[in-house]
Amino acid sequence: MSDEVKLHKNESIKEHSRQLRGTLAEELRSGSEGFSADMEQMIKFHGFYQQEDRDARHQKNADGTPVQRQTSFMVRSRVPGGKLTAAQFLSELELCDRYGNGTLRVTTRQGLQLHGILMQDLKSTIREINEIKLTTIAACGDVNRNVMCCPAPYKNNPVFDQLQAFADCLAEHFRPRTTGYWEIWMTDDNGEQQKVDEFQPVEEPIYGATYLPRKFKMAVALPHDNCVDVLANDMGFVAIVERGQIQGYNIVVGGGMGQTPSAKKTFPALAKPLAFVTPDQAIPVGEAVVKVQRDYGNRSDRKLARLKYLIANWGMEKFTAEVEKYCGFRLTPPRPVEITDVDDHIGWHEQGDGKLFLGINVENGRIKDEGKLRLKTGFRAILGKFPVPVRLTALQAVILCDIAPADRPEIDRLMREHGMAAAEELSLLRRYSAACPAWPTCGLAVTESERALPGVIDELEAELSRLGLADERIAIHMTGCPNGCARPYTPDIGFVGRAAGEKYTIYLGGNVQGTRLGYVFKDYVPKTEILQTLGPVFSRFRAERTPGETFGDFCARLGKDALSAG
Ligand code: SRM
Ligand code: SF4
Repeated sequence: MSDEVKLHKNESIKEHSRQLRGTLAEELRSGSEGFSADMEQMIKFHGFYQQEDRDARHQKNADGTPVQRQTSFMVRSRVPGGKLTAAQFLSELELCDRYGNGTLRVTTRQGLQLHGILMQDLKSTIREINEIKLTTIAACGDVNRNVMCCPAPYKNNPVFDQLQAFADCLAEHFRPRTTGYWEIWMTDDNGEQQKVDEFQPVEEPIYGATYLPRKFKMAVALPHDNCVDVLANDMGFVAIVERGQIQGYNIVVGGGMGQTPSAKKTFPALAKPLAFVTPDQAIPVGEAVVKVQRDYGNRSDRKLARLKYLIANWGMEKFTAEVEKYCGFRLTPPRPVEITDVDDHIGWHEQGDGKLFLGINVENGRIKDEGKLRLKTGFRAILGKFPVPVRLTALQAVILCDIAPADRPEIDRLMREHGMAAAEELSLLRRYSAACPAWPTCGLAVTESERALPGVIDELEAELSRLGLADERIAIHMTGCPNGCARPYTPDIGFVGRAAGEKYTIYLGGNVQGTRLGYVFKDYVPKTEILQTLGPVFSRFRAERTPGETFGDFCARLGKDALSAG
């Protein structure tokens, strides 16, 4: 980039951070309840965000004075492919009670989030996460984030384990090498400052001194089960399986959901095929893609800094040529392969080795006890008795693996005892829904999301039943702003927080497989008018669909104008 371009201030924060140390250690010990503005950027690389409880902004004390605002932190663990042991999952549940707000969140990238952690408990929280062999480093920040992978634990087909092993390799290969994280969180307070002062840089072979221009996301998927929404990632690996073997991957590049309505140049995008790579070439070519983004991505405007904008500016031909320069060989054109389906993995399934796995729906990812639905206690009871491996899905659900068939009745009983719904009790609408946290923790939320979607689903579920459409698989994702954390631009229906007063943009025409972007059907729709806006569309779908046509395909075929004409 030309020297005249003014770099974003985050670039200087990164450059002068002594490999992500900054003044974190001092500020942690300062007794303050939060970090300075510069360090608020740095903490993201360490896997946490500074937040406040936005509900509390409007609360008053008994004497009418405003409740004092309290800073707290969201702490994210990255969990490649969503794989955890029972002990790790139970420990995160314990941490949410000991230091957090009593809830644990399964994220849309198969990670875990604690909310409401106070400054004085940050070090213990992060240290304990590392002690259970999870980590928060690079869960956020301008680096490669959690690597997603299909979590289905099938054992009769080696491809599933091979994909998971590949996701682990990617996570390890693209992990920042700085020792600063270890020094700050894992050494005791006395030794820590000395180590920070004696800073010696280590080699950061991929990221260099200023890391990436922006966050970077990777996922690994199968063409017949795009449960990780691979095309929404900066870089995806779609496995090419022939005769039961992974022959290689189609690398897809430039996906991303975030957009800013006021910044006209921003847009959501699906990743496009770049090349076919053999298993041996996958990491070198992946590294070349990351390095091209590192060296040519926009470092002055963070709104335009994701890989998708570099590719939009250059075109695929120039991008491909540059990747070839970095990896040192000609790329093979992508294989002709289509993404054909998706599975939410909910319910009981044969694993293929005589054991079973069970996918348990966690509505919008929030594990807590509320009323009759006691998910937190239920998971504790089940995993306390049967400490089986756990996997997290990109639709915010939890899979329990390796279950002996003889244990199934007791697990079913424990689920019933804790109000946890079996697959048969859930509509497909609810199973394929997802929502981001939004209020009250997300500082960027303009509307509710996680707390609003269940009620909206109740209404839409009833309407679909009335029309005899209850068995349709229709995916609905909601977010509290256009950043798109629950990937609202790819499913059949997307609700995107647009303005205060609970007003949403409604997207239609995506699909459950995540291969098509929806279009804006209506803007600024109040939550209370969602049913009356979509009800007529459902009716037309019933009346005018072609045989076997899905709701998303129907909306895409008719398009906005025909659908709006009613
Ligand atoms: Fe996200 C920022 C939550 C997946 C796009 N995201 C945020 C922050 C950290 C808000 C902030 O910057 O202050 C949110 C914290 C809320 C809270 O209180 O917890 C947040 N994002 C989440 C999670 C927890 C949503 C969820 O329902 O699970 C997901 C964590 C995943 C993980 O484990 O790593 C999460 N975020 C996503 C996804 C989905 C995905 O990656 O598959 C996207 C869209 C894909 C993409 O990246 O384009 C996404 N988050 C964003 C963006 C927009 C980025 C952009 O390019 O414009 C922001 C804002 C930003 O980066 O400036 C954002
Ligand atoms: Fe926050 Fe917006 Fe992401 Fe929802 S989509 S978590 S409101 S940044």
